[in-house]
Amino acid sequence: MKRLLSGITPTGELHIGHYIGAITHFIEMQKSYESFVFVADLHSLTVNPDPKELKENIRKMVGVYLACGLDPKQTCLFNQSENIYHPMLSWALECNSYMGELSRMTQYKEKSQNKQSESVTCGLFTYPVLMASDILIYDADVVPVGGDQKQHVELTRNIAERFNNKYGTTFKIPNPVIAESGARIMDLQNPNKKMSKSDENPKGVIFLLEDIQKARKKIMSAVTDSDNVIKYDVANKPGISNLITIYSCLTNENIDNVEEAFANASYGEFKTKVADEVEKLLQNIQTKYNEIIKGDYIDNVLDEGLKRAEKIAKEKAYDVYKKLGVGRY
Ligand code: ATP
Ligand code: LTN
Repeated sequence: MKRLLSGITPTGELHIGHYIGAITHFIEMQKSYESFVFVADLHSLTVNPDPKELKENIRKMVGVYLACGLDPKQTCLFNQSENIYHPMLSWALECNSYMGELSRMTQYKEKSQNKQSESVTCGLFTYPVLMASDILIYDADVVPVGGDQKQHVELTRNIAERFNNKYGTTFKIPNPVIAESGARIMDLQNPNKKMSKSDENPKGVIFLLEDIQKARKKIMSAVTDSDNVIKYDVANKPGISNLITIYSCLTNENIDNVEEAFANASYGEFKTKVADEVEKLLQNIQTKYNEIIKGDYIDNVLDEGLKRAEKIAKEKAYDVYKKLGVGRY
C-alpha cells in the first residue's frame, strides 16, 4: 500500500478552506493509502503563538479531524512535536539545504514581507526544511496539500534527490497531490485573497466550530459583484466564483451543473443555498466534535498514533545520521 502524509499547522481555528482544501482529501484517501496525518505544532512556533492558545488549538484540531471523519484505524494521527525524530532529521537536512533556495519560497516571502528582519524568525525561514523532514522521514509517496504548499513539496523533492545523490539512496521522492477544485477557497470579504485563519477580519472566514447562525450571516454578506449572474469567472467575478466553488465542493456537484441549476436565481437565493450547505456541514461536525472532545479519547488516539509514527521515523533518522557520520548510530 502506498503511503500518504500530510499535516496542518494549529495556529488558529480550522475553517472551511481547510475542510475543502485538505481534510476532505485525507478522508477520501485514507481508504486507499497507509495514511499519516499530524498536527504540525512545531511549524506553528515559527510565528510565536500564545502557548495557552496553541495548546487548546492542538486539541481542538485533533477533535475536528476526527469529527470530520478521519478514522484512527486507517490514519495514524499524532502531534509532530512529540515525535522527536522530525527535528532530528530536520537539522541534518538544513545542513544540506541552501539559503538561496529557501529565500525563493513564496510563503516565506509573503509572510516576511513588510517586516523588519529582526522580527522574522529563523524558523520561518527554515520552515520548508522541517516540512521536508516530516515527509521524507516516512518515505511518503503522496502529500495532499493546498495549492500554496506545492512549492514546499517540490523543494522536498530537490532536497531528497540531492541527498540521495550525495550519500546514497535514502529517501523516496514524494509527489504532491493538489485537488483540482477547492485548492484555494477565498476570503468572503476579499475574494482575491485566500481564506486564512490568520486573517484580521473574521467576517471573511467560516470556522468549522463557529456559531451556525453567524456562519450563515457571513455567507449572506459575502462580497460579490453587481451583475447578478451566477457564473464561474475567477478573473472578473471572484466573489461569486468562490461561492460556486464552496457549493460545488460541499454538494459534490460539478461547476457546470451548479451554474445551470442557478441560471435564473438571484445572488440572494444562491447565497441562501450555499448557507444551507454550510449549515449542514457545521452541524454535522459540531455534533460529533462535542462527543469526541469529552474524556480521554483524543489522548488515546494520539498515544497510539505516536507509537506507530515514532518507530518508522526513528529508523530513518538513525539511517541518515549514520550516513552523515555523526554519533555512533
Ligand atoms: P493560513 O493561511 O490559514 O494560516 P496555511 O495555508 O498557512 O493557512 P495550514 O493552516 O497549515 O496553513 O494549511 C493546511 C492545509 O490546508 C494546507 O494544505 C493548505 O494549503 C490548506 N488550506 C489552507 N487554507 C486554505 C484555503 N483557503 N483553501 C484551500 N486550502 C487551504
Ligand atoms: N506547511 C504545511 C503544514 C505541514 C505539512 C507538512 C503538510 C507541515 N509539514 C508535511 C504536508 C506535509 C501547511 O499546510 N501549511
